[in-house]
Amino acid sequence: MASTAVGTLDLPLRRVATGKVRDIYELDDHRLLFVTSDRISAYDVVMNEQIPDKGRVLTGMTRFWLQRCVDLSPNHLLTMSLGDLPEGAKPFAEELNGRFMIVQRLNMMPVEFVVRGYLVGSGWSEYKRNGTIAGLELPTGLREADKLPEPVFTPATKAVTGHDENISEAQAAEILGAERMEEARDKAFALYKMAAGYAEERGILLADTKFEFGVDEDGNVVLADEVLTPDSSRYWPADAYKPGTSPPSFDKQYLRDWLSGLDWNKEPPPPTLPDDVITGTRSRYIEAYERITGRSFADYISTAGA
Ligand code: PZK
Repeated sequence: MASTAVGTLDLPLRRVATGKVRDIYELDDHRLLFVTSDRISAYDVVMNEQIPDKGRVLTGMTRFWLQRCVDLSPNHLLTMSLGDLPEGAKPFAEELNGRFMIVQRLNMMPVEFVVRGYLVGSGWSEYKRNGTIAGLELPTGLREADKLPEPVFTPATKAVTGHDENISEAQAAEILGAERMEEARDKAFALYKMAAGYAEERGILLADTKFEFGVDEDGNVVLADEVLTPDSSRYWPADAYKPGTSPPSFDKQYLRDWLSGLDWNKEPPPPTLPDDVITGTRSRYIEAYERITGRSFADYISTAGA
């Protein structure tokens, strides 16, 4: 059956967190229901139209990477089986299939664990300003999007504005305690290096990514949230990579190219997306899933909730 795009579902459960794209509901003291919608944002503005199946692509990629990450870190995923949904959510099984995870409830660390392998975004801005990234001296003469000599950890906090604010590793240690910070930082490095190496073999560069960790009842550092998705990472097609220019993002470039041809000021309200931009963007997400996982997306949809 053709899938309809899914925005915020109004599940008869208590919502404990809501973001631009994801919603988290309470199941009980120990478990949460994590749902990824088909909403898409560009330049920090959420579009009015959705990209059908985008939430399934992101959830499928999270599941794929979590499977490949088990020996590097424990993670919060408990089940994606439709049979494990609570009674109240079962009427929504069709919409939820492939886009929900039942996860272990953790004490979330209030720091984002960002690892960067390439010089772009706020890392490039800092380098142009100071010659540093997260306070670390870098060689002179680097260009935008150059590969860094080594991946760097650039922690961030959610500022009150909702925007991320880069902090130093010392500040992250003050917030979390040095030992906790170091444990999660080292996991983040190991996860990034594994994923970047794997993606590169498939013609995709993982420029940077953001991990979130929580702590379980026994004090273990546990990988949480979405993991290595295009919404939490910059994926670039390797064949279009050219240092000195800002590379196109694998997933959103189609949308951004279209938006940049308008005279939209990047403030709400966003322009109405035409059908060809929606279908073109959807194809790019599905292509990203298939290239990274080596599996067909149709196969994911037909087996995800089993
Ligand atoms: C949790 N977030 C961030 C994500 C939002 C907000 N396993 C967990 N246990 C406890 N809390 C969280 C998680 C996870 N993952 C994560 N907020 C709480 C977030 C998605 C949508 F609105």
